[in-house]
Amino acid sequence: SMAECLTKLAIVQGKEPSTALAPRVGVIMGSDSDLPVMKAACKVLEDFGVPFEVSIVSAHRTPAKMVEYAETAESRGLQAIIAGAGGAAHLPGMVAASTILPVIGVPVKGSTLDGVDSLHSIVQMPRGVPVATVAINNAMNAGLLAVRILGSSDASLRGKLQEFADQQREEVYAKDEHLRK
Ligand code: RP5
Repeated sequence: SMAECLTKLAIVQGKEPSTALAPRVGVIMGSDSDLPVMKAACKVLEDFGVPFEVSIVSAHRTPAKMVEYAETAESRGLQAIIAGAGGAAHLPGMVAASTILPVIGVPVKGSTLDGVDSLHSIVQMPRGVPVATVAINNAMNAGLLAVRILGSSDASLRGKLQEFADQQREEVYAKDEHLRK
């Protein structure tokens, strides 16, 4: 279940889940079948200490809840929304239509069309209603993009983003060293 998954995530990282604090990012997905992909976004937010909330909200199965979620997101204090969906992936676009908050879409591969259907459904938004679309199944990048959006007005997050980039670079340098030994 979602709760178990989040608890496990917290145990792995040896902390209380930051869902206890006022969430700054909303992570939503069309189905619990999206969770194995979407938990990578949650892990990034945990790692950067960004409080977030997770919900299952479906454009097709729970349309009223989707509109309510999007319409109340800003007043509830959310600063960005990460929305994952597969197949006829209308959730990110419809949420973007119902809020002025930045929406990051994650095309989930889970269908017979290998995720290209999800990608096209999410990326092909009409002028005026943007969704920042990451690669198929790349929920980690959705988390990082949300941290970058919050970081534009949060120097502490920018510091952590720089640390992350430095560490990532050093890891690749080390692998390269290792290769030529
Ligand atoms: C979408 O349909 C969901 O986001 C999911 O990726 C896909 C399949 O959902 P389930 O039928 O597995 O619940 O709405």
